[in-house]
Amino acid sequence: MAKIALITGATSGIGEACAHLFAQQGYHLILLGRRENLLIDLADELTGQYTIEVRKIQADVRDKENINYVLETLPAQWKNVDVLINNAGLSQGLDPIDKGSTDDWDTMIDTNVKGLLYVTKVVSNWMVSQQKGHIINIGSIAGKDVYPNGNVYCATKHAVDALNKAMRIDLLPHHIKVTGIHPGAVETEFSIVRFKGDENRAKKVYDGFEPLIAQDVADAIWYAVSRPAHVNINDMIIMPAAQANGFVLKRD
Ligand code: NDP
Ligand code: 8X3
Repeated sequence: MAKIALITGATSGIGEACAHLFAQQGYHLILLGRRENLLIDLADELTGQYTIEVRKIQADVRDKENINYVLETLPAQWKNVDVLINNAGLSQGLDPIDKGSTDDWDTMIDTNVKGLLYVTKVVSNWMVSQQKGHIINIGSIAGKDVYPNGNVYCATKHAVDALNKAMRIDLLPHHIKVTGIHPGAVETEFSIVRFKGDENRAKKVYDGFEPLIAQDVADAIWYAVSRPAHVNINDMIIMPAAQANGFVLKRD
């Protein structure tokens, strides 16, 4: 059987770009996300274009019991996951700490940190049984720097950075590679989600400079995954050329 990649947050942006790239490379795919119609469209497109098999998992990474159920009830051959891309994530709001919404904070912590852990718990067990695998954790420049009003989102991505390092230690004896990918500004649905559907506000985030596109990040992930067996890429920070760090941008 061909190699298998499990991608969380495959319905949009970076996850969707990874689905295309890994399909092109002949991987069978397990695609996870909440929007079922997008999962169906993507799976149909990929199986129409490439000789691969695709499993769709319509699920919310925050739902611990259900994540456990939908993953553990996969047919045995689909549990031989070679690559897990922990990509599902989001930001909600951009407010100073005293004005932030506690509901938004819960959503970000539950998705970006706890959701990533729930998926990792199940899949890392499979990888330990196989004594092989590669986990890609999508962090952010927000996990390396903090920027004004980024507070809780930045905290969740710092947590991802810590977990990335911790996973690498814990899984080292089992020949499992762990890579952190930390992009700067990527134009996806990210800002539309952050600003709760306000497309005008979201567009302004990318005004006056050329942001990364999802494909740029997928390419970096593929670089890490396609290294020889003896090489691990621990960490990659990928920025638009016009962005120096989490809060310094050169706009025209
Ligand atoms: P998008 O909003 O385009 O994609 C986010 C994906 O995550 C969607 O497929 C969404 O699917 C999925 N998702 C969100 N919440 C859940 C959930 N509870 N359960 C399952 N899936 C979920 O944004 P990006 O592609 O930009 O974001 C991907 C990752 O990259 C995130 O972790 C983000 O923090 C990170 N990142 C983004 C940057 C950027 O500037 N865009 C920069 C650095 C990091 P659905 O809604 O169907 O569930
Ligand atoms: C998303 C990029 O700069 O908005 O992680 O934090 S940023």
